[in-house]
Amino acid sequence: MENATRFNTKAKPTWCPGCGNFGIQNAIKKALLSLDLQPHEVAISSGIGCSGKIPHWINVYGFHGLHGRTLPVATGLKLANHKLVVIAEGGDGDGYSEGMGHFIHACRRNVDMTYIVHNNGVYGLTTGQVSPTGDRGFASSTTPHGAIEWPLQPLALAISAGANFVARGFSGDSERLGKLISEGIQHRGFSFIDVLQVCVSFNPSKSYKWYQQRVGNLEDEGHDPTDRTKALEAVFRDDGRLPIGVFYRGSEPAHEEGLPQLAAEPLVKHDITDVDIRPLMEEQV
Ligand SMILES: Cc1ncc(C[n+]2csc(CCOP(=O)(O)OP(=O)(O)O)c2C)c(N)n1
Repeated sequence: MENATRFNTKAKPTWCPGCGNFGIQNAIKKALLSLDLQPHEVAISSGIGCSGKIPHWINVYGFHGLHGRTLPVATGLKLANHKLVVIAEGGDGDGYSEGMGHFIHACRRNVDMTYIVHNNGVYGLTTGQVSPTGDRGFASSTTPHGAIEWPLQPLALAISAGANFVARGFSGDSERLGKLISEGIQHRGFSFIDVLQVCVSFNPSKSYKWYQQRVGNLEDEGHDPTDRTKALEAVFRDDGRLPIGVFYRGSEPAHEEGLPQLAAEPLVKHDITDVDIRPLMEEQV
């Protein structure tokens, strides 16, 4: 299929008008088109939340899973068929709260997939409870007098957990975000992209304008993404700016490269018609 609409679905998104998820959805499609991929070559898994609905609205293989469990599903997809391009996505509540354990281990496991987190600082679908990345002082339905907890730094966590591609994008710049996602897909191993996502309904003070006044490209500053310490410094910068781009890029081998059983062909292509699992079952009882 040659046309640029091959990733569109007949169903239309139900996100709020102006939701940052539209920009993220566009960026994913732009990335897939720029890499000349076909729908059958891509699988997207998601968690639960407004963000988790993406697989319904991009025409590729999709799995809308449980809250916080997008990464285990994506890992299974990739190991069963490592020829697929696998994207995992979900919200900040999904990935940095319930799914946090999976996140840390996915960083160090380094399975070749791209993880996109729609980071809006709030639980959108359940109408506005503060998430782990919510700012101090953020008044939400669960923190009516303002959040008192320290907001999590997902990029720093990913870098220290061993991730080899750590980036941040902005939902209001889908052109640049699309390029980051395409870089993430091309990187061999786990690629993590935290996306500053506008939530017009439940975190409206962080509007498009608010972000536009603060985001700046790391690349334009001559940032060296091969230096882990500089990457951490960029995360913890305290000058009011929000850098976007690739913070850290390493070159550790992907998990699959250490699995000889995947060398010949994907597991789903292995002929198992003559495999008798009864002896194994008997051994277990
Ligand atoms: C195990 C489990 N716990 C809680 C919920 C309720 N729940 C549904 S969506 C959601 C939060 C979604 O927030 P986030 O992950 O930030 O995504 P957003 O909606 O902002 O995109 C929660 C807590 C659930 N569905 N399953």
